[in-house]
Amino acid sequence: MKTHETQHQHNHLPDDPAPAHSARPHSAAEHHPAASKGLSTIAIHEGYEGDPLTGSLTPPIYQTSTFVFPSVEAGTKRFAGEEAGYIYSRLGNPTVSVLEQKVAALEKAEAGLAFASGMAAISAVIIGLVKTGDHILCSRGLYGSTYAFLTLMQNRFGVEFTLCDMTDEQTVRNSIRPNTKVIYVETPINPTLELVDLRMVSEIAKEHQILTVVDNTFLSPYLQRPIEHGCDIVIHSATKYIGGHGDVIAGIAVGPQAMIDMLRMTTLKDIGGVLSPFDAYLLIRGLKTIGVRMHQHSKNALQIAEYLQQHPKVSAVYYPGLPDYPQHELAKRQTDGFGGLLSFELKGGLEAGKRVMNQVQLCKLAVSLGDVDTLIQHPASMTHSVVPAEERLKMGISDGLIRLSVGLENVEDIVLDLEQALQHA
Ligand code: LCS
Repeated sequence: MKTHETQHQHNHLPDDPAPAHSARPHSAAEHHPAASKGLSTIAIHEGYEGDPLTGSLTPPIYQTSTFVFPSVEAGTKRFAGEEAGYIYSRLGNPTVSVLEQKVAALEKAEAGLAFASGMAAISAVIIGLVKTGDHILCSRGLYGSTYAFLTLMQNRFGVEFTLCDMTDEQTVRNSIRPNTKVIYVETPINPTLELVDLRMVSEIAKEHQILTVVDNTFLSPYLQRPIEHGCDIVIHSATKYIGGHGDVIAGIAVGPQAMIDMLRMTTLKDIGGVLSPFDAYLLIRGLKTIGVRMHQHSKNALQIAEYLQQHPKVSAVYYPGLPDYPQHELAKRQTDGFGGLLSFELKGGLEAGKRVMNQVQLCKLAVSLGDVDTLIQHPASMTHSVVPAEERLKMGISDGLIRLSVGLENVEDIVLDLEQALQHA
């Protein structure tokens, strides 16, 4: 275990929101030992160098709430930030640290912070960065609960947010207000698959001293690394491709050491949405295969997108990997692959869609995404039902839109299942 790397996580007074070492230079990620390794190697090895006591190949699950101090003096020093060592699992835990180091290294970030869910990560990051009177500029399309959380922040705490068509640079520039503190982006956007040019947005943000926060859930760090495009903080619902197997709810945020330290000692510590060591272990295990999984998700999804595109009952397919997708060139430039998510519409609209979703057998009618199992769902009545209908249409979520998270089954079997279900469209 890299105890020296975990030391910074808890060497501050619990009530000190700005750790003293927070001035560490942002360029440290470039000198990260993992920087020169391949992403699969990082996913498998980063953050854990073996256990010298037992030789355990995989990181132990440190299922403990607290850590015993060798003396009063040592405990006092840990609280004061003068000595390395864990204190209490809400502030840091060795198994959770392994996960945080892996995802940070994959994203080319300096540091990572794990949470009990994607929404715990999103809410903690946003609360940590803004105050009453600030404005958040968002991509025109947000996961339903993110939209609901921002609405709550606006109505209850006076933090404004607006959605913006980020496919157009001038619209982004015009949408910035004097009180804009954060640009918050999903790309590809859930569930429309619209892309945002991260380089363009982060450059505008820098001109205005605004932080860019990106929800990178849809592609995973294996296929897209927003920090390489100038963004500041990256968030994942680790429930999805990071875990990959549909058996855990988790979130993670990565970014500059100083910001991650601040978030750890404020909105993680004091709101308390921490990840359990066992769930961290499941994510560490899932991450080891992220490379092969993302390759196969992308390969299967492209085949399904091509199949749907030629189907007589399908009116539109949204998948950035299709050569005629309007933002295909941006997808090729910004990502290392197109991922496993696609959306489509049927000529028969919502009613036809309901019949298809009720007929699938191999594909499972369920929300969530990024699992080895293929999942199908209806955004307007499920994941995005909390977004008001008018706003949903502005996001491009028609009532007939169906989202498919293409899994890792044999692609011929997924096609066969869709084929029989589409007969009912
Ligand atoms: N960000 C995105 C892009 C998501 O798709 C989700 C969950 C979250 C954040 C929240 O993560 P959680 O707290 O669930 O770990 N998306 C879901 C979806 O599309 N279907 O079910 C959940």
